[in-house]
Amino acid sequence: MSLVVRLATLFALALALAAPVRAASPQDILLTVEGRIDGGQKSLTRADLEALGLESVTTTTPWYDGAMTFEGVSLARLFEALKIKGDMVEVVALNNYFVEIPTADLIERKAILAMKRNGAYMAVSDKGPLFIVYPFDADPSLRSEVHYSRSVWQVKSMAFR
Ligand SMILES: Nc1nc2c(c(=O)[nH]1)N[C@H]1C(S)=C(S)[C@@H](COP(=O)(O)O)O[C@H]1N2
Ligand SMILES: [Mo]
Repeated sequence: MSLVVRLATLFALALALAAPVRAASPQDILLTVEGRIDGGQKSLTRADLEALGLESVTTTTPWYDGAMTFEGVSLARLFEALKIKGDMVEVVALNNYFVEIPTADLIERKAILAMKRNGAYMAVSDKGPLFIVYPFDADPSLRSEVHYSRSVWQVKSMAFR
């Protein structure tokens, strides 16, 4: 390595170390999780969720005309990352709608916590920022009141029991 390259590398490293790590501010937090998880309580930002990897589900739903592509974190992946211990999760929305869902249902039926619809982040006015979406077109048994009631939009928190 030439001296110039070495100096440039050192300089870049020094800059990286000096850069303040911006703490997540309350408005960056999309989801809070609590209860029977590793660490008891956590607040997750969009970046935290995206770091888990995104999956997409293309399906028709009762809420939109035609098939839509939803993109987000698989609930299975999220539960794995949180090391959940409970069998049930209580999901609460911004409007305080809540429902208890067996975690196995979200995992086995391959539901995602969608952030995007057709490539764009969903606004609160469009069921965002987080929307539980099941692949309804994959199995007629998903197209039932039970799974519609578990399709929480504007999700703000989850409590594992
Ligand atoms: N945030 C939020 N999500 C929700 C609800 C709600 O009131 N708020 N209702 C649930 C229920 S009980 C069902 S059956 C469907 C209802 O969708 P609809 O209101 O379009 O019929 O959304 C589910 N998701
Ligand atoms: Mo419902």
